[in-house]
Amino acid sequence: MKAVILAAGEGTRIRPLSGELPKPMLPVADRPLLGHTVDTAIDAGADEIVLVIGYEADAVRSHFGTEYRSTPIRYAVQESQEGTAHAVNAARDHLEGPFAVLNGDNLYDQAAIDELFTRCPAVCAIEVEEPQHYGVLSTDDESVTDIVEKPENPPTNLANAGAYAFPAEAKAWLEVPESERGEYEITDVLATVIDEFDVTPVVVDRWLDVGRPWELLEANEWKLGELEPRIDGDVSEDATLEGPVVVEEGAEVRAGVVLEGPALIREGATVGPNAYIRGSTLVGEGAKVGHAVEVKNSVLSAGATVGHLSYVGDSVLGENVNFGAGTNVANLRHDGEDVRFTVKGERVSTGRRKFGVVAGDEVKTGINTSLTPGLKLSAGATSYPGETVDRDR
Ligand code: TTP
Repeated sequence: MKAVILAAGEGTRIRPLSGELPKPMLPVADRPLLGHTVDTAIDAGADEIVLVIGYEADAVRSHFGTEYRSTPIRYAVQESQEGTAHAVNAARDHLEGPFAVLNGDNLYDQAAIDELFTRCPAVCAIEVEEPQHYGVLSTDDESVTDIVEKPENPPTNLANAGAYAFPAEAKAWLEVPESERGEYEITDVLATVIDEFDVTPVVVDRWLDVGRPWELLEANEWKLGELEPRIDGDVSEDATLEGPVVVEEGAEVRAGVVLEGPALIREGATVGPNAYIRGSTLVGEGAKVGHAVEVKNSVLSAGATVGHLSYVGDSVLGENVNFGAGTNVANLRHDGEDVRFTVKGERVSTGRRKFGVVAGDEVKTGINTSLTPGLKLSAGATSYPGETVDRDR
């Protein structure tokens, strides 16, 4: 079966992280977010992958090329992002026979996608506590009977988990009417498939839709937790490694470092001397964590530097960020409330008691900068030495 993977979106809610890299190319453990989706589809038996690309499309093309893991990769360009059905329709020339559709910014449980592919027509669903925020599926004993978008009174707690196996006939049903929110939506294609076929609900245990920056941390928590420990880099005898830790070839871990996994130190990165890394941390390619720096539960993208005497907790640092000596991130509010973050101009709860900062590419802080919880620093933003930054910039 072919798998169409949607990766054309701009990722406005994850800003400032989706700048030069589109959201599907943001780092999740040892590959881009989209790499996990592509791998899941190939492992489930996809014989061809069609990537729908648009925003910053070249970054996707140059990573996957025309063949990946011996599987042909095709591209369909969606010039304007008008919805998920519109995106699949952009790939219609590649479609023949049954096809799967997955989101390029979602992490899926492998067993669920394996089952999805063998049960076509099928859709993945997950039990959630607040179904009113999702597309909600109704089912009888064996089949899906209905799907309703964000209903006030959800008929079940089964949310649409964004993975579909469609019969060949669905190709003719991709041109759906515009939805209330002004998009052409894949759930309207699914509604027709439900009317015409028995659609199997595949209930999944785990699924993650990466829309906002803290969900990128959750994605890393998930995938770093699955790493097999491996030391291919240069690790000092005077470093202490505990739990699942991967040090890639060309990475260096110097004396006095304590690394508590899950942690991944990527090629060309250096850690230490005397640094402390703990709790689901990714140190990206060529990143530097220097003397007396503590990094906890964070993502340091390629080329990010936290040189000395700093603390970074529950944070995401974009490419080539440079934190000056003594930069400290606060990740906990004194009132113990969940940390808030600005998404598309609105302050929203992250649902996390601990959340630090999100720094876009090339951010530079002066020495002794203090950063408050839930802060967003746009790409290229700077601070003066000694500043306390408590407003997004
Ligand atoms: P969304 O998460 O709804 O959109 P987005 O990724 O652009 O993010 P944001 O809302 O923050 O701007 O999209 C779900 C998936 O579908 C995601 O993988 C992107 C993809 N997509 C397209 O490929 N084309 C589209 O027109 C839309 C709306 C989404």
